[in-house]
Amino acid sequence: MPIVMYDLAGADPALRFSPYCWRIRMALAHKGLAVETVPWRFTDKDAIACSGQGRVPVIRDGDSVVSDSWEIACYLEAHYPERPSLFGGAVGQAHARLINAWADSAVLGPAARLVVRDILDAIDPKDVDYFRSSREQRFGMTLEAVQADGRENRLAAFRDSLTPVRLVLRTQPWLGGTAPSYADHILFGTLQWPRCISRFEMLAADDPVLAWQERALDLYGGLGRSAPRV
Ligand SMILES: N[C@@H](CCC(=O)N[C@@H](CS)C(=O)NCC(=O)O)C(=O)O
Repeated sequence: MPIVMYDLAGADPALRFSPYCWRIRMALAHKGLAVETVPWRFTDKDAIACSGQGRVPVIRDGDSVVSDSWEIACYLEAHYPERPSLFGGAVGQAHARLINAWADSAVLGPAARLVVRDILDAIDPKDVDYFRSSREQRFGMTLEAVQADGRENRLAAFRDSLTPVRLVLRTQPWLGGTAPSYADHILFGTLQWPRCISRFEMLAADDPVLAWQERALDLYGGLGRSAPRV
């Protein structure tokens, strides 16, 4: 039986744009595990009530229900040890935890300030009021103000947040070294979110992070590249 994954979707059920869900889509593909994704909207709280919380990704694997992308990655590694490793051992897992915290605290915020208003145009109509009010509360201003004219001026903060990645890519093709690891999937998911939900160009054409993203888009039969975009 395939693993079932609740995956954030837009008005178009094929549009999947959660940074956290993308991390797990890549992790499942990395491990070669079959998945059946269920399109989930922000207000579909009942559908994932079995997980005891209200956010995706959530996976159901037989009798096990697991939420939170980091917890799911650790679950997959622990329960499918015979499959290709996501972390390459305990030290790699500990380091990936830092990448996870860094992406969540240093990259997602600047990225959100660039595309959050675009999300409103792509989500299911039943989610619009909830999304607007919850995000405006988070930002302390209207979504239009967050993403006001001149968002190009805020690009620098987002691009600067990726400086550590550029330094690493000078000497290795993947954050995992010679092959992609969960660290790559964390960053890939983080960037796949604006890539799918907005047409705003986040990365400069000559950015080594863009070259890395292009390579990552081709992984697992082009899983990321074939994903519908707005
Ligand atoms: N720390 C969680 C964060 C999950 C999360 O925030 N997911 C968003 C979608 S990108 C969500 O489900 N939001 C529901 C809401 O805002 O009510 C993880 O890594 O999975």
